Amino acid sequence: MNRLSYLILMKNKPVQPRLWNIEEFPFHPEKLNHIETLMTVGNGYLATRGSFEEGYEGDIVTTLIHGIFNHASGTAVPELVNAPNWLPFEVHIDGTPFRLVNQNEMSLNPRGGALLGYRQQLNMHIGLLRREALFRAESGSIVRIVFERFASLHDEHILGQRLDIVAVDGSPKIEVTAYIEHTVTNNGVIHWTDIKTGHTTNQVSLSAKTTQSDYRLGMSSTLLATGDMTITVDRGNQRPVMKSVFVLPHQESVTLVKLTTVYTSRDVTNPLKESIHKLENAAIIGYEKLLNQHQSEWHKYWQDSDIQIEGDEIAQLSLRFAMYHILISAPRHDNDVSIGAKTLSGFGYKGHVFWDTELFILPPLILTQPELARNLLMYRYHRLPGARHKAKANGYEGAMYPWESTDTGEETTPQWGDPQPDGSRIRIWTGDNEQHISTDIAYAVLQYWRWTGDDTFLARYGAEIILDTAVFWGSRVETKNGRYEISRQIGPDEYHENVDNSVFTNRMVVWHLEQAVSLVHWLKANTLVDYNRLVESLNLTQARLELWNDIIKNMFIPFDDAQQIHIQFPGFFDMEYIPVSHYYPRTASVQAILGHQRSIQTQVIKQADVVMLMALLGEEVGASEVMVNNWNTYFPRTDHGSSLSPSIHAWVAAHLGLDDIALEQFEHAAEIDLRNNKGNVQDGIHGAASGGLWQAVVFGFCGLYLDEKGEPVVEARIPDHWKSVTFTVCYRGERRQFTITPN
Ligand code: IFM
Repeated sequence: MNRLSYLILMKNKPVQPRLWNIEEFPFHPEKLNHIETLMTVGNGYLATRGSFEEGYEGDIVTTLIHGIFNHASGTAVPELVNAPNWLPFEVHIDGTPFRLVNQNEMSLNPRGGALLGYRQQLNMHIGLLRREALFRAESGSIVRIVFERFASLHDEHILGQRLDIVAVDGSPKIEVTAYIEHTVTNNGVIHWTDIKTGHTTNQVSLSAKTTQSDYRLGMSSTLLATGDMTITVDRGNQRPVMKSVFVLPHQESVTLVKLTTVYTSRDVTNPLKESIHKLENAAIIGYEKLLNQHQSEWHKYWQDSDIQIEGDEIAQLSLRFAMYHILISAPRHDNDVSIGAKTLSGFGYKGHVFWDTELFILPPLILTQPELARNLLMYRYHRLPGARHKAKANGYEGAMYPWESTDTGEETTPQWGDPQPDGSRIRIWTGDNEQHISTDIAYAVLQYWRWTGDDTFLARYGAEIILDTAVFWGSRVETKNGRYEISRQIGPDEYHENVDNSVFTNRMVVWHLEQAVSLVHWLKANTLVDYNRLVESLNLTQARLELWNDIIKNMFIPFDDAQQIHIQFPGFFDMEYIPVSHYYPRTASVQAILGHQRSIQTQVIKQADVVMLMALLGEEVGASEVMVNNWNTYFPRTDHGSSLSPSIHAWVAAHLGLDDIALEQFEHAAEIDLRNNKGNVQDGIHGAASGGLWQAVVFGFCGLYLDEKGEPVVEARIPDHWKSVTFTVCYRGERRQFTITPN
């Protein structure tokens, strides 16, 4: 491989490796699980956390494959399944196992080998994770060991690993072993059964199926070694192990390659056979070429998805990091899966899909990789039967999307939280009452259509989503007090559950129904076949359209005329006011500090709620005076207990000209994963924070929007120290590049 190949020219500017790399230097065992998440590699089919090839105590070794959910017996809900571990690639130097020995261990057992140097680097420009260590064996021999790995973006079924060993001092005997580890679980929950291992002279393989959902998986690996490679069966662990043993002369180096392939029954009927076949081809192509193909593919994605910021290296790196994680989790060739709240990088939220996808992760894809955005929207289209089922089961018409969604499209939000220290459990109401998700999905469909002009998608698929969820709302609203109301809702602020007339929900429903009415006219004018099909299948009678129009006119939107502010929900201001700033500085949410019971009786808000409404609907929400009043009311009450909050505040603050706050909120959002400022990055990347960060820059600081003619324009207000921001968006099939400078 040409190790400097990432120094290619992009947009006529040299790539600055420093601003493309996430580094760990030296080894930080205390941040093991955090860094494992950051260093995830993936290709939109699967992703693998940055756990070490040789393992480390307390690691969370995880590979998640899109769509492979399983509901294990004794568990509350289905979850994305941890796939067999393809990483094991172990080295013994004169009999000493290479592993990262921490300082305490070394003083206890100096003969266990010593770690003399360490650096780990994720090159986001080419999706390559590289780990380098200088290691002294018990014998005194010193070796430099370099591991590289990638999940091919060119062929999503291929995973590549390379191991370079240099004999820096001595001529050690080296023993390299490689295998597939099948005894994997999700935090102890077993999802695989019927596990069969096998081998030929040059490859090992494994097949397994999930215990409940019956997905089958086939995985195969080969070790391409310079010397002889033998395969022996480790009977204790019931797995075939590939081994290469040789003497490495002083100052010489050796390279070994491990290639792995994986298929599931979601892809092909015989995953094992296909994985073996693919592996044979991959071995013929060889590591170098596979890596080159992978890199070329990354270059294409970055051409369209990179934002360049001059004058703020941290902002630059954070944005690339955010986009990298979105790109590795966005399915390329599958429109029947979607991105979970924690992407594919950890067990958090069990791989479930929330509104995070449509309102946070999708916009950067809609504007820079529309074909990937379309895949994600198709996932929702395919899940309409589940949404219809949920509506019916709750006594409504139309389609009511689940708050948490998996492969089936049924509601998969657990009803109860994990046990508290006192053994009690908290009821989780979001699956029952966080109903705005249906409108969030409709919002994303229209955003996609407005930016892409993909009329075919709208007519064939998107319209059905928008209209059948509108049918749901028509049946969901209540007529009370001479107006329409919606009771028992959870808005974005999840601290206040089951409230009547959440202003976010009610106002978004009005917006949704307005769009639905216009869409019916658009269908009639542009595609009569689809119009007739949908009128017939969704029963879009004149009476239904009249009802929608009536709801639009007569929906209750809680508003305080005297103060000219929206009211988050009636009764909100009757609760105790606690300025969140009183709890500064803090490392936990105010909710965690006050406790669940107390905080729900206060005005502390979890995340952007009215402010979210302002971000989504802009000036449609109200005059600029109302926007400012809303901000002044709700910002001091917001805890940012959710990672979804700071980026939206940055976006809205930028529009309101609150430059310092906008920057502070942007920086807060940027640190969520990189600095683990919520302390839970071990559970996975906060996908919504990543997408929100992009939106804070493009929609917030750069002020990009579609004007009344539907043309993209910017009204920018970038931070003072940013010398320029350059980004590209795809508008109706054309690439448009914007460069914003302070003037
Ligand atoms: O969807 C979010 C929600 O808004 C806040 N709690 C976490 C969920 C998943 O990220």
